[in-house]
Amino acid sequence: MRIGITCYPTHGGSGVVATELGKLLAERGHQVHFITYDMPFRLGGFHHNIHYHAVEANHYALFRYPPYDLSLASRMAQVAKQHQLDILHVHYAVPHAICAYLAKQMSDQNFKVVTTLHGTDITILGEDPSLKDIITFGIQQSDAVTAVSGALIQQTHDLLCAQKSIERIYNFVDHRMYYPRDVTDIRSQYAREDEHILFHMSNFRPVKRIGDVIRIFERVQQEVPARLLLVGEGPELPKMREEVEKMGLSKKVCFLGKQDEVARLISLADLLLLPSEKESFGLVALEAMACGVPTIGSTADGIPEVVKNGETGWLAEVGEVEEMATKAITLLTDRDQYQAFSQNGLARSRDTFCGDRIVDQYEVLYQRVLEETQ
Ligand code: GMT
Repeated sequence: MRIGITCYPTHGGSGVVATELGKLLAERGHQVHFITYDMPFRLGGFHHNIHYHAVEANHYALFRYPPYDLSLASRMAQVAKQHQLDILHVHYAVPHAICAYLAKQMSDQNFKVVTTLHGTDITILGEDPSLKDIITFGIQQSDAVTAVSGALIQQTHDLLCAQKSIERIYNFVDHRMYYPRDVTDIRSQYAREDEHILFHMSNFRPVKRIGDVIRIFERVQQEVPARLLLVGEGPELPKMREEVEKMGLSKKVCFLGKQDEVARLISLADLLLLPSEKESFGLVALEAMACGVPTIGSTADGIPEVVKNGETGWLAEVGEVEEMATKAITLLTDRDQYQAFSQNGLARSRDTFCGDRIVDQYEVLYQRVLEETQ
């Protein structure tokens, strides 16, 4: 198949999933065309069967806001025509599903639009009165819609369009990249031998509740020697740095900023902390599982579909910092429970979320939409 993919090329999980999907599709012999405003950060280097088409937004002085959406739609239509796309698969509804619809209207190439919903495109932007109707329209006009968890399907039906059929296709990891790595050579840079490493990675937005991450850590390190590593950047970062300083934890907390190579860093961790308020999937929890690292997190949205409570981690209601800290301490001090959770996570990541299995599901979906209209 000739497949176009549009996503945010930045460090977010939706961009990661879209890029890794494109790479696996290309390995299977499909021609994959990325149509994005920047090279997706996981795409670096040459990949057989992958093509990149940059979207340039016009910055003409009259525009207060460059019309990126129009440039994207126009580029999608050009690529569809030049490369005779069969499928245009857009990740994150805003504005991609609407741009894909426009591109289809402009084009005489009869490609099918597949939209994958990732989370805040529904749970935050879908509640914005200035966007709600157009997001609904984009979803309704797509030839097929998928969501990364059952929870997100329910939220989309509740908030936007009760009728549209939405298929659940979970996110995945490539186990060639995510596995328990030997990190003894770098571990001493981050912690003493007797210290446990707690880990958090996100885009530092309020929904991630990084204040809870720090409070959980504060409680844990009172009971067991520990360090906290935080990866990522975002609006909450300056406030969180201040908080760590105020709590007198600066020597035990390390802000690592944005990182491209996270598979090794995750392997450093003993526990992942994910106490989010909204989290349609929680890709980092899956990446951690694949590296044998259990999660302590909240029961928000799709997290319980990824982390099996009491099997691959412990979950508590959003904001229950004390409970999360207690569970973290138990897990860190009960060697047998820790080993069992770590092994369960490895098995679950391979059985339920392995790349090959998920890419099969996308291929079947593409095939189905192509056949439906012929
Ligand atoms: O909306 C965001 O916070 C970013 C977004 C993204 O583009 O990565 O994250 C969402 O999509 C990820 C990939 O499917 C999921 O793992 C995240 O759980 C989801 N974020 C939220 O629902 C908050």
